[in-house]
Amino acid sequence: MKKKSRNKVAEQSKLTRRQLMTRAGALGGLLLTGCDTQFYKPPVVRDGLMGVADTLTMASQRMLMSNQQLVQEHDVSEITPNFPVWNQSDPDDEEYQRLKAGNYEEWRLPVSGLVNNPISLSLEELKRMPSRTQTTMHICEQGWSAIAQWTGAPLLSVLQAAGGIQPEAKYIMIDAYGGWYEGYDMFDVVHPQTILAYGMNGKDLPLGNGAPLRLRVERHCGYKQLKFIKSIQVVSSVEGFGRGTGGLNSDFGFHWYAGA
Ligand SMILES: Nc1nc2c(c(=O)[nH]1)N[C@H]1C(S)=C(S)[C@@H](COP(=O)(O)O)O[C@H]1N2
Ligand SMILES: [Mo]
Repeated sequence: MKKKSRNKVAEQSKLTRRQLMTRAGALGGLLLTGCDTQFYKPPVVRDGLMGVADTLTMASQRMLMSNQQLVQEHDVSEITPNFPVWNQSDPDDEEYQRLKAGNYEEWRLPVSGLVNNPISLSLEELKRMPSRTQTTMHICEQGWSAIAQWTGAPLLSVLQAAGGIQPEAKYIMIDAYGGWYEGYDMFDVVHPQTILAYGMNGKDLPLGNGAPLRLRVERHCGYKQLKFIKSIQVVSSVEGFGRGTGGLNSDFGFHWYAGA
């Protein structure tokens, strides 16, 4: 190849790259570094932002995860003494009370729906998975906030343990003992700070804060931080859950997307 035409090719590919980056930015920001040799397809194609689940291949995970903002993580010295126990503090549910009496040894987390290999995990199994610890601020829509340190298994790892999700998957629905349930999209599922927390401030998650397992989905406000988790389902539609808006709180007029 002659020098001139090489330059031309370089010039053209630069332009293309810049155009791609502009386009990617407009579509919610794929972070492309200088080392990228290939561009991932922008996530917004068919069904809007919620339809991009794909299977959780390495490529689609990277795409969904790239450029997602992390919330601020605090120093442990900033932990709030006496973190509130808000709303439900001990679900009045026969099965829950039985599991609690048995120190949650018989508690299991079924992961089902549009996964390749449905599983049911014990607390011990969850604790043996790679964990993440983060000290973050919880902001309740009812006017209080507090900082705590949470330890848990990334939700993404749990779905991977279930063999990954199927192409039609768009949301996950989580049921809780005591009647609460909430839905989340795949951007929240793959977010690095989205964890199923069994630990709080270095101890087992206390009863009132959702024992034995609660969600931390840090970009959302309080009511999305589901406590007393019972089961996880991967679904293509939120129809058929409650009033069909994708969560108990949105069924009652709160925003489904409670994040920043
Ligand atoms: N299952 C369940 N999850 C829940 C709630 C609840 O009552 N039941 N309350 C929500 C609200 S509004 C807030 S602010 C937080 C409170 O968490 P805390 O009790 O650990 O402070 O949990 C959220 N998740
Ligand atoms: Mo809340």
